[in-house]
Amino acid sequence: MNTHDNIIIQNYSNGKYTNPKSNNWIDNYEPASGKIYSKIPNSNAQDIEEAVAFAKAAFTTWSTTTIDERSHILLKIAEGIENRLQELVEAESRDNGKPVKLAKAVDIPRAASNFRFFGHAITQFASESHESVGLQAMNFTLRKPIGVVGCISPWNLPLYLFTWKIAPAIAAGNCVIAKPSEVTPMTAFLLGEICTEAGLPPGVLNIMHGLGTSTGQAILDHPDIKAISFTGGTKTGEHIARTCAPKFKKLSLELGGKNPNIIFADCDYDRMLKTTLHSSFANQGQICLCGSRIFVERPLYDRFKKDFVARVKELVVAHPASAKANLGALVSKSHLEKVQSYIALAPDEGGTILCGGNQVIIPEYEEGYYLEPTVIEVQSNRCKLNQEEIFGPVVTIMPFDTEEEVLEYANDVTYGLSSTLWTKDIDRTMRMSNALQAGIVWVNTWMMRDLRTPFGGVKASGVGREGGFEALRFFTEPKNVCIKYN
Ligand code: TXE
Repeated sequence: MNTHDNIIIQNYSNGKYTNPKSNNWIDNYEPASGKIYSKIPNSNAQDIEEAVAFAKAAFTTWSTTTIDERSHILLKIAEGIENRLQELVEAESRDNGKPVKLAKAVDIPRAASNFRFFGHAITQFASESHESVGLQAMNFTLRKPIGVVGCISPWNLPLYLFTWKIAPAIAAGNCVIAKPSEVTPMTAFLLGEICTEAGLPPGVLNIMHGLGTSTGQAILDHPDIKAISFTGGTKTGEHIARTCAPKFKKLSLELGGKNPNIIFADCDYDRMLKTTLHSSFANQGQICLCGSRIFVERPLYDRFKKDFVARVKELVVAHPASAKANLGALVSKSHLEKVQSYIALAPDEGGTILCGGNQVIIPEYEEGYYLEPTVIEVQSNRCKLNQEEIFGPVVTIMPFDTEEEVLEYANDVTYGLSSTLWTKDIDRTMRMSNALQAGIVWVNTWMMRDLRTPFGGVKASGVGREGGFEALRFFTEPKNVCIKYN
């Protein structure tokens, strides 16, 4: 676990690891211990300028490589990730604070799947043709890569979300300026080497590290970066939209969520209980898809409350490397403080803490950012705990009486990313699925992903969809050609 001690993380630009021109560095903390363990570049506009020049030069060739060549390289990158699974798993866990077993089961395998999936998807991606019958004209649509695109990702699922953007972008023939979160740069750093080994030509992918306000802003501002794919906070998303709209950049924004988990009394109780623990606290609750507002039909409410709280109390908060850890550390000190500030609001917002609520001190890691999984019973969906994204191991529970009532609660938030529904009633499933304001509805399951399906949210949860051909459409520009014949 100490292989990366005091490591210097560098940018990966034009296929080489480089230092930032300004020689400006940021400290990188290990959430499990609260200690600095590496330094990362704080890249500025000059660094981005140079990376864009490399990307533009590479685009000439990359955009004309055959689909087979691109596919082959993406599949090699997927293999490269799998070959270095253990190293990446440990790096991700150390950088983010998530349990090693979670990074091993989910994050790193999914990063490999992203490359493998888009390596295959590009071979199946077709454009449309429209025959104007009777007018003797034929339309066909060319789908061209956009050019140089920007991919900006967050800290909660670092390599998983970083590659979810990069893989379709390069599969479609673009060259990329990618910025991982400054809070979790490590696995993005390691990815550069894997791409070189897989034969990705220099300049196709440039991984630039630094703060949102310097590196991220320089990506938004660069006139030759024609599209931005972003996942992160809604406030940052607003800023990105405001900055990019007058420049007419193509935008994909995957933002926050405040997702309802709606439990009807006719559900498969054991399955629901098991999955609800997971959808509440996986990754310390730091997944935009977590079901943080739990609504339970009244006849089931007391039973659920008792069983759920008992099960939450059994969850183990431990050092991420411990095999016993159900929850590891939160990602940063400031994030821990943000989550704690919401817990502190509970009494004033009519909330009763049923379990958790306290920081956890782990011997030898006293400075780490650990927090108990917390369940708060609330009286109203209008309270701040139900309206604002907490993004930590905190869920609220509340009873409801009718379908109409719970639908109103579910939709009465600014967000609209995902919803979870527990019921065996097919008519209700259809009614609710149609009426829920969300980009994704899970019925009797949670976070079950098929990479072909559209992924994204409505309202303050974002604009556009990722996944499958949606992503390949985003990263290409359609051009219709109309041929009149005699
Ligand atoms: O995200 P930011 P933060 C939510 C969650 C969390 C809140 C804030 O509620 O508490 O957002 O988290 C880059 N120009 N989510 O502050 O700042 C930044 O460097 C260009 C939900 O960590 O949005 C990082 O790479 N880029 C979420 C990325 O944006 C900028 C996952 C995300 O950081 C920038 C994470 C700028 N001006 C947090 N400012 C989800 N939807 O999954 C920042 N960035």
